[in-house]
Amino acid sequence: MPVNAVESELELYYRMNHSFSDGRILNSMYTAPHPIGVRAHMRFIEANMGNPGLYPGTAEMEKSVVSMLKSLVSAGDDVTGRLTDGGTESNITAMWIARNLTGKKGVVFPKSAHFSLKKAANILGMEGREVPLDENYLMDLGSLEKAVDDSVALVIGVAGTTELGLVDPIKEIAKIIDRRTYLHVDAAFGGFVLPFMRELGYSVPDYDFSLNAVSSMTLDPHKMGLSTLPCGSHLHRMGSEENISTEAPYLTKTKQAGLLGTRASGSVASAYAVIKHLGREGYRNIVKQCLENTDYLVKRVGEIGVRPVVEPYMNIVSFAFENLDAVREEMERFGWALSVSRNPPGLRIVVMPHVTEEMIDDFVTDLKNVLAVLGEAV
Ligand code: 0PR
Repeated sequence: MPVNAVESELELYYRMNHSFSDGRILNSMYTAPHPIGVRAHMRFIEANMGNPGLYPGTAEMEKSVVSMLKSLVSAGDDVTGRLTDGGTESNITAMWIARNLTGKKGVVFPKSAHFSLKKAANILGMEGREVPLDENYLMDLGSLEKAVDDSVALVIGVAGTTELGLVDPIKEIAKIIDRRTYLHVDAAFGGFVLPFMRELGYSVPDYDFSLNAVSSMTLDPHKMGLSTLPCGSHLHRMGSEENISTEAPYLTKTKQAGLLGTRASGSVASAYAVIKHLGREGYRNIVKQCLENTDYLVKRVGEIGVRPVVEPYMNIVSFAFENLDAVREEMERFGWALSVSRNPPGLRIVVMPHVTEEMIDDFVTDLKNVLAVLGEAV
């Protein structure tokens, strides 16, 4: 087919997609990547960090990004890490290292944890133990105590839960574990929010490597870091990665650590460019805007009598409705991209940097109409 015919087809497919510029995406933990990151990604698109010897420039950028990420989570010289293709790969890697180091199969995580942990347990032949939540939707400490025994390799807490954006009591979890197991913190989303909330004066509980018991963290530049996809990271102090390394005799390096072979690398340059450009001040301003918009959303939705299922802590909020599925369905007919939280049930909105006050106003107008049509009590 000639180029223009193929490109016309592409255009048709493109229009089938949602895009951040539609002003309708309210359910994504990803956002329009920063333009400097998009340019960096395109410039470095050929690199393959599965074979880093060919791409020493990208490999150096990766090291530099890792050290910038470390500075976000109070990591010292004992912490090492790598960029990954996202939170799923990082969580798998944490569990993989812990399983191989300890020879144990148990892994304990809260009911609020992302489904990637169950996936990882399945792949690794580990036994996932789900801990119930307390009345504040955080990992219940009494139940944790009962779940941890000699067969457990790793306990996982979440700093920025997928459904509600809440932070598990990592310090208290550490106290209960009392060094009997490794401790991983999934800050895939919160990792680029919490440090800046702290700088903005919010009270943020300890959740990172400042706690000696924290052995490993997931923190994703492709979520609130505004990098292009795919870009996650896994940082840890569980020793060398020898136990997750495989001989790779015909590559430029003779061993390859980690899960993937060929891996996306344009996004390494993207993360580098965006982090360098925005710096702490840039991210702080973005987080401030997202938190202000979250407050605005809660206030506007409150005006029509709808309340969050729990007071939002960061820029994720879930609203309670009697007839949740019908509300979501009707709103989707207006073009809104929404998701639901299941625990507790609610209409879940992630107030990412592309979500503006104007979008929120449009959303509230449509919501009001939908509720009137459904006769939902407000
Ligand atoms: N850990 C947490 C706390 C997460 O929220 C997520 C993803 C992951 C790990 C896994 O990360 P990756 O998806 O990078 O592997 N949470 C989002 C979710 O499941 C992912 C997402 C993003 C989904 C954008 C939809 C979407 O449009 O909701």
